[in-house]
Order: sequence, then C-alpha cells, then structure tokens
Amino acid sequence: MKATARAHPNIALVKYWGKRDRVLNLPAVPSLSLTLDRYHTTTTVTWETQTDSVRLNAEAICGRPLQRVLDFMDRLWGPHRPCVHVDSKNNFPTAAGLASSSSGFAALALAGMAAAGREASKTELSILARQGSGSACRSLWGGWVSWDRGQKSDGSDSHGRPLAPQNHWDLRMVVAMIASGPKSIGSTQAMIQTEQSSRLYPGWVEAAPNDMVQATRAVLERNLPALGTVMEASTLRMHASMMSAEPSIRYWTPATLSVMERVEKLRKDGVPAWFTMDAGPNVKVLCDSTRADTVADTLRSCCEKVDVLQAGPDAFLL
Ligand code: 2P0
Repeated sequence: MKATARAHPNIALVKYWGKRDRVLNLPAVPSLSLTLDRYHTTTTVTWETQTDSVRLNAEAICGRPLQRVLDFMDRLWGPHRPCVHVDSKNNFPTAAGLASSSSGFAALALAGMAAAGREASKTELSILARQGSGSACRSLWGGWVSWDRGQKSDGSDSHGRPLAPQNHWDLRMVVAMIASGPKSIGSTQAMIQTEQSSRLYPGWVEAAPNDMVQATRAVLERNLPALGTVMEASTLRMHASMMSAEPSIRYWTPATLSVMERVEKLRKDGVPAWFTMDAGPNVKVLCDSTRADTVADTLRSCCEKVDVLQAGPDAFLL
C-alpha cells in the first residue's frame, strides 16, 4: 500500500486564471504550458496507516494545507478511505509562483492511485490532479501540454492533453528568482477576487481562446517570435485583470519590472527572449538554447538567483 511518484512543475505560456466551477477547478479559459526539467516534486503515499499525516519538505503540515491534501485523498479513494501518510519533497521553492502545486498534486495523484493498487490512464489522473490544483492537470505530461476548458459540468472534458513531446523543441526557460518566500495571496483566492470584482476580467476571458490558437500553432511550427509575443500578451492581460480587482492584486515588485525591462532591451539588441510571470514576483524568460547564457548573465545582477531549465519529462513512478 505504498508508492512513490515524481512530477515536474509546468509554466503556463497561455495562462489559466479564473474558474467556471470552483469545486471541480474547471477553468474559465483554456491554457498551454511547458513542463520543466530540473525542478521536481517527489511524493510517497502510504495507505492504511494509524493516523492521517502529511509531511512537506520534512515538516508536518497542519490546518488548511493539511485539509486540502486530505480532501484530495478523500476524492481519490472514495467512500471509507483508510488513514494515509503523505511525504512530499520539492527540490525548488514552494508556493512562490514557481508552480509547486502543479507538480505537487500531479505526483500525489500518481503515487496515491498506484499505492492503492488502482489502474488509471494519464487522462484520468489528469482529471483527478486538476481537482487538487487546476494547473496540476498539465504536469502528468512532459514537454508542451494544453488544458481544454471543456463544456461539461462534471469536468470529464477538461484535462491536460500532450501537444508536443519533451524533445520537440530545444528552448530554454530562464527563471529569474526574485523572491523565494511564499506569495502574498494564494492563487485560488486571487482568482476569486479577480472574477468577482475586476472590470477587465471579461476581456481576459474573451481573449484567451485566440491566444490559445496562436500559441498552439507557434509551438507546432516552432515559431519562437510568434510564441513569445502571444505568451507576453497572455501574462500581461492576466496581470492587468488581477491588478484591476478590488482590492487590487499585484504580485510584481520593482525587481519584476527591472527584469521585464531588461528582456525588452535584450530584444531590441537582437536577442530573442520573452517574459512571463505567474502568481508571484519571479520572472521566467523563454529563449533559444543558444541564447540562454546571454539572457542568464543579463538577469543575474537584478535577482537573487537565475536557473536555466528546459523541457522536462512525464510524471513517473519511482
Ligand atoms: C497557470 N497559475 O496557468 C496559472 C497562471 C498562476 C498564474 O495555475 O486554484 O495553483 O489550485 O486551481 O493551479 C496557479 O493556480 O490554482 C496557476 P488552483 P493553481 O499556471
């Protein structure tokens, strides 16, 4: 009754922001992501323990984060769930806008089902992982992954879908780490606040399907300027929608803007590179493999740390 799985976080190029169903985490918009290579979550699930317990990065968690995991285990098992022990480790900062919940719930779904001795397809695991954290449904696959908005109220048509494999395109994601501490407001709460009060939210939702069409084509054709352009448009629209919420949500810091300016300057100087930001101040920069060192060197002086990553693998059992 024990299994260990590893999953890699994904960074959305076309963002998920807003839900059509909060309980099932059904998105208001489609999204598209790249799964990363060096960052990962490794999770061991043991069923039929004496009590429920969850450890994250070698520390017992309690309160709401614990309840969130236990609710997920209820969903995974169904009625009469036995007690469970979950032990999860991230080799990168947790809850800092680096998508730790995407790898976290993907690894938990895979390890939890395997430890229960149940067969499940990747699509079934993706639907399950989505209910823990929306973006987790994309981390079952490596490489380039899309997530359909879907139409059905039960969410059976809203899951990750592999668009192109890990080795499809040799790009780099340069992660400019500005702050590695936890974010000021969790993304679930921030999404609700945006949906409920932002005048720009309807415009964000309306623009997303076309962003998705453009980005999908750009990935399949390996057209970096086209992908970079739509990726920046998507992140800026998402952040504009949350900044116009009441109260306003702003994840950016002055260092975030410095990195954005440097990326724009790099482009003016002939280095093709584009930025994207999630629910945190850190900036991820997409560029060609041959330009990654130039981009990383340029960003080093204005952030805590720079990591250069590339496309990563599917989630797997260890
Ligand atoms: C994304 N983010 O597409 C977007 C872009 C952050 C900004 O998915 O409420 O942890 O658990 O479904 O997946 C982060 O939100 O939110 C996220 P829930 P999740 O990657």
